[in-house]
Amino acid sequence: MGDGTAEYAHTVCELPNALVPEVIFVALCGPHLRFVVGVVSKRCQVRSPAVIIGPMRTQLAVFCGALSALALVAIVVPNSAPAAGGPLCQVTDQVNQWSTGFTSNLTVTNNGPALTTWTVTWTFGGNQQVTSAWNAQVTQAGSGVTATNASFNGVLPTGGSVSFGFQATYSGANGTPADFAVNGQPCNGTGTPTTTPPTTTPVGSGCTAGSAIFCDGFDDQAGATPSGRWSVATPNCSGTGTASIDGTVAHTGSKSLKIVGTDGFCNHVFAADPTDPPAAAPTWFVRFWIRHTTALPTGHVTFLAMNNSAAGNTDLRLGGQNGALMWNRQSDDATLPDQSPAGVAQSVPLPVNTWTCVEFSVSGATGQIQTWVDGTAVPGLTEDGVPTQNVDDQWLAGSGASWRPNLTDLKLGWESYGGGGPDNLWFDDVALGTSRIGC
Ligand SMILES: [Ca+2]
Repeated sequence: MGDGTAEYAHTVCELPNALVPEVIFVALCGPHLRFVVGVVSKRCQVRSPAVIIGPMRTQLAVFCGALSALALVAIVVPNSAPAAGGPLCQVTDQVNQWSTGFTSNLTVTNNGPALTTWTVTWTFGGNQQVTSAWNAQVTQAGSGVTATNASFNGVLPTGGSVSFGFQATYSGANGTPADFAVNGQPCNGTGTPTTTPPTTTPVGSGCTAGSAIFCDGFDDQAGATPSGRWSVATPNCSGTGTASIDGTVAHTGSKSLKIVGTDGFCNHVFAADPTDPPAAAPTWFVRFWIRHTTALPTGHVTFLAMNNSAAGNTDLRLGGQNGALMWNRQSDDATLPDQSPAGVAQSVPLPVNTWTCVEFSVSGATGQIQTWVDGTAVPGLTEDGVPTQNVDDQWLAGSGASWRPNLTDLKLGWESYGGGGPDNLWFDDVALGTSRIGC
């Protein structure tokens, strides 16, 4: 562009003074193949046509129109200073709160240079305390909170968005933080809660770790093989069952534990946590969400097992038989409830193709068991120390009266004892505690 004057009529917008360039384009303009230098900003507005900059000139303009005749080469400007007149990031905050806690799903949009890692910070205005998080590592010091990307979502291009979330407790007011920042650059445009806060704990909440030893939503799992506290276990023999992290089905967040279970004992498979359960002794409270595809069969199946070191390292099993949920004690094959029709009728099926919240407690001090499905106690899955016909009379008979388990692991998976059948199962938001955790 020899004389450096405008010669082509493209749709161009001037760079508003307040904006900082994000991407510089060096373009070859056809048909005369002349250089054009431009700057693109997400926030520019078309103001005037036909501003063309000569080669190598330092004046900047923003191309917003169709540049079909141009061959573009993008040069990302590193670490632009924060714009004086516009945010480099926007954070929206979708809050679901109840009387003592809330979940917050944050969506961060990057209006600045492309990022390969990100850190979002904010300050709570009250006594909010983060208890768990998904799709980010979240730490809190006083009222200040820092969320850093997970291993799989650090890349955030210009114009891109990423979402993560957390659960927290609070009392009093629960205002939306006003000082969201990304990598130290302040954001604005912070949204307000888009859902009406319910007055009771919502069905469908994720990890409630207030009193939990752990609450695991599997969202920080980087690979397909369960890792961290979980490892794939096939005690004694192995076959066709598989345990993997699934990114297509989740109760909350984006991932869950998937079990492909088939019939036959040696096809069993579990994701096992062998380290945390002793911390809950003597009374274990477990809460998990489960989803599966095949109704509980007539035959005996297990989807959760815990090693009992007080009974020769045999398993205490939760699963089903005769179409309903059932506890089974491997050491003597006792069942809870009795598998009489009247006993089975006091248990409940496990719904298919929907997430179901299952909670239970097992006491090593008294041997008693309580079980809740979607928050409702199930009489047939209750051992209260007093023999009840069709329910826990068999369980408490003989040496069963002095049964005092010591549970040393937690295994989620599938074990079918020949004739039980196959099933596909997902587990999510698994919590272990010393008191009831809730759904
Ligand atoms: Ca999850």
